[in-house]
Amino acid sequence: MSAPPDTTPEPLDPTRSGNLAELSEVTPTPATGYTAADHIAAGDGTSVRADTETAVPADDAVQAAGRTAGELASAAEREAAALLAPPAPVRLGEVVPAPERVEPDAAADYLLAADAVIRVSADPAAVAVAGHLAALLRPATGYPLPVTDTATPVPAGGIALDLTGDAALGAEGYRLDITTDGVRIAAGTAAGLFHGVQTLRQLLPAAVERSTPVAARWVLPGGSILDRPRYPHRGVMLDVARHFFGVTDVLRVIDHLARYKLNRLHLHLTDDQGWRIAIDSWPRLATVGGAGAVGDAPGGYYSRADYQRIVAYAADRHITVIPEVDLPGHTNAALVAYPELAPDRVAPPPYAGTEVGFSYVDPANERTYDFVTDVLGEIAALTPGRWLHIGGDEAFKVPAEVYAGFVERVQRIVAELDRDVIGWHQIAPAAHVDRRVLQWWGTTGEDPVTAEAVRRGARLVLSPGNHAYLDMKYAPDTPIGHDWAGLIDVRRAYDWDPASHLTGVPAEAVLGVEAPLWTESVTTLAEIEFMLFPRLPAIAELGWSPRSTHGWVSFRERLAGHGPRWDTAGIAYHRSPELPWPQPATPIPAPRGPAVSRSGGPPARPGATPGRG
Ligand code: TNX
Repeated sequence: MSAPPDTTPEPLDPTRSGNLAELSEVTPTPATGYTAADHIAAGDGTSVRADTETAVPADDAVQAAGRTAGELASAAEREAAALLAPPAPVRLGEVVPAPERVEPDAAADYLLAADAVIRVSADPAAVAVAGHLAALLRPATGYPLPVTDTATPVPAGGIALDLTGDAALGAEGYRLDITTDGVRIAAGTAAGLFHGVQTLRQLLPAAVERSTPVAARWVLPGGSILDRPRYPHRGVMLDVARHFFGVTDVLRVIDHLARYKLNRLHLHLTDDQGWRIAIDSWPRLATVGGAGAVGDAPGGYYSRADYQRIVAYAADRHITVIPEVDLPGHTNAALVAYPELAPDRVAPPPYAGTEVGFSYVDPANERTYDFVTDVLGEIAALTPGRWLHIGGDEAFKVPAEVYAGFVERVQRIVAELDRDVIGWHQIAPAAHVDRRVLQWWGTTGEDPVTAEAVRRGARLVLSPGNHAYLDMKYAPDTPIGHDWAGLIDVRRAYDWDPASHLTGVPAEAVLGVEAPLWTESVTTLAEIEFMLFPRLPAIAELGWSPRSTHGWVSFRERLAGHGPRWDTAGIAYHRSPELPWPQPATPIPAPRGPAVSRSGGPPARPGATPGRG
């Protein structure tokens, strides 16, 4: 179903002495070791590769590429054959996550013209979405795409973003109409417009992901889409404590969430191995507690300004940051910085291993509650979102009753900050507070204690370890990741139903889904991407699409069609054998570069980090 786009890029071989100017103009992705090659399309819509092989003298190319003249000749022949095949446009239904309703109209394809204008309702948030759309389209199209705000935006040959104020589409829904005369996205909210823009982006050829102009025919398939999310909470958790990831890495992860209409970024900010956010009233948490990481990798922490930058970047993409301070366990780094919080008031040594469950702040010490109040207060002041995540997992050394009392007190502190509490499902036995959310990470689908907390009023975010834990390996030979919750291939990430997953929990209690990425074994941005893709879109579809659209056969086709987009965007992904990746117009030569295996694993790195336990 997914037609091979004309723009599948070839991986560049970094060992090749090719066209350096060309290399330097694409988005730098040093960690992946490969990135998109340049493509030039002829005005008639056929596509010609400006390959490095044609950009250097033939002899050099033969030598550098290690190919014979005969091989080069047959490659040229294939290129010529590819020229004869016009590119198939993306089809209207090829969107991930699957929209609620799709009505194609084959006679209504729209061709984006160089002089197209983006017209948008005169509302600052809507204008910001229009700016985002223009910024997405300008690099690859090279078109100016000016943005004009107006009381009643009409397509008039271009693209209209119409903030209707109509509540029918809900807080995040949108309607997209594509006709030969223009494109209209209508929504009741700026978030809805934003999600509509992500759909529009996926309906353009994969070359739209390029960071430099390419003369393609920018065709959108005609028809209408009506779309609304199934769940209000659709998230990813990134563990920045086990390994630290700087602001730019986090911003790129936020971009990945936005593509797939996710709206929550849960940051696991503190753990035994590192404390990652500056707290003015307890400065040593970051400066001392943030110094290390798993395997003695470099530590680090976000300054207040760094954290605010992350929050603002996410907010611009209609994503809410949920900060987590894991309590009372997973606190070794805090105890190194402030031994007064330790049960024995003695500083433990910094911890760079991957065991869990050994540390805790002293629930019997009033100073502990000063610490919690100060830390959560400072973080809340920097966080516009409603939620504060208090962790609560694996506090194995704290007796059950003491633990419940501690959690209840922390829940009250959160309520006093006028925020809603989220915790891992271990907090279930504590008393209910209004709008309490439990994050389920079990692996069995059976948990009477959590079901009972739901009966008392809690709601659930589902992160089943055996389906949604993106730190699990795909297959036994996946070079990084764990397997304690099982192997999670793409199908396993996709094939479960949040509404009926947990016995005794009614569908109405489920707020949504979240895919956690723990990083004991994940050390680079490329490795993050390798674990996220292609499973992140699977979880995104569970969170967004109506159950009636669920189907592995359709999903794997749609998802595989995104491979060329990820290639072009320089995203390092797992080329899972479960998916029918589109064949490029000409076969991609196996990369001889040192770093990347496009099928097996992420870029190699020196010294593997030990797994859990
Ligand atoms: C369990 S899931 C943990 C984390 C580990 C993870 C590794 C949860 C709430 N706690 O501390 O990083 O397993 O997969």
